[in-house]
Amino acid sequence: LTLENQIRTAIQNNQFELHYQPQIDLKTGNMVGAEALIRWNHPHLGMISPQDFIPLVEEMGLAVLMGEWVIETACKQLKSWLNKGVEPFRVSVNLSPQQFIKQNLVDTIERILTEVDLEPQFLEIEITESMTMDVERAIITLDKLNKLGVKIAIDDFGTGYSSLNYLKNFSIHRLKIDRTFVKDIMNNENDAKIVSTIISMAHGLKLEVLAEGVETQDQAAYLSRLNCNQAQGFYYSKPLPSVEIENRFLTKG
Ligand code: G
Ligand code: G
Ligand code: NA
Ligand code: MN
Repeated sequence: LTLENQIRTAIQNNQFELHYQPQIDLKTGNMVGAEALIRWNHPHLGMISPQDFIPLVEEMGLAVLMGEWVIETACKQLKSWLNKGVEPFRVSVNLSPQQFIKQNLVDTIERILTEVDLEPQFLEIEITESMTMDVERAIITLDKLNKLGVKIAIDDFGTGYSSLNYLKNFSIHRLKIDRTFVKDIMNNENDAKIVSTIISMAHGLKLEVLAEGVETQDQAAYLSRLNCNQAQGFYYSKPLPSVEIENRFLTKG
């Protein structure tokens, strides 16, 4: 079997699965979101990390196919959780560049939301700064997504090559501060300054901020003092299979 066929087979045979990493509100401690992260449960090779197969998926032009599976699966999972009467939270999915530039992205998302019967504000799309290089086009797509009612987050914020110019033109809701800035906030003054400045700037622009890669209670407390809205990282939980999310994080509302 060629790798391309293996990936097609994997989609058909449910070899892909989504793990979910909780996103915690720093003021209340509640889980307010969960980022869906894909895993490939390969019949012979075991669990394969997305870093090892997403580049191949993109090269083979299968990112749109896989991406649709991700959005649909994440929406269905959230819908089933919400149906159990848990405290509502949103689900975030990562988009590939190929998905973001595809003409019918917004229609696809709208169709999935309708099929699953999920309200749009429960879905968040994560894009990276590098996907917004074609500014004109990104503005149009993000405006459409915004009108549809889904939330939009800029992932790995601070690591891209984009200018800050787009922040005033783009319909976005949240900046996710990349974990490389968060890692040393307790002992590196420059990192602490960068993080506090991103938070102030985001709030000035009426955006929410989420800190990625939070690994210690000190970091969480410090970010909370800076009025960072949410945090995500190993301090709270690594990405978990849906059953474990249910057991550890979901309480009846
Ligand atoms: O744990 P982690 O190994 O889950 O993720 C590694 C990288 O793979 C991250 O950069 C993450 O954004 C990316 N990734 C994880 N799941 C998906 C997905 O469903 N789609 C896309 N495009 N990227 C993903
Ligand atoms: O690019 P993206 O932000 O989507 O990447 C998510 C990746 O970050 C996943 O591989 C996930 O396993 C990893 N990750 C999540 N939380 C932490 C953390 O607290 N520390 C570190 N080092 N990695 C994390
Ligand atoms: Na992400
Ligand atoms: Mn990230």
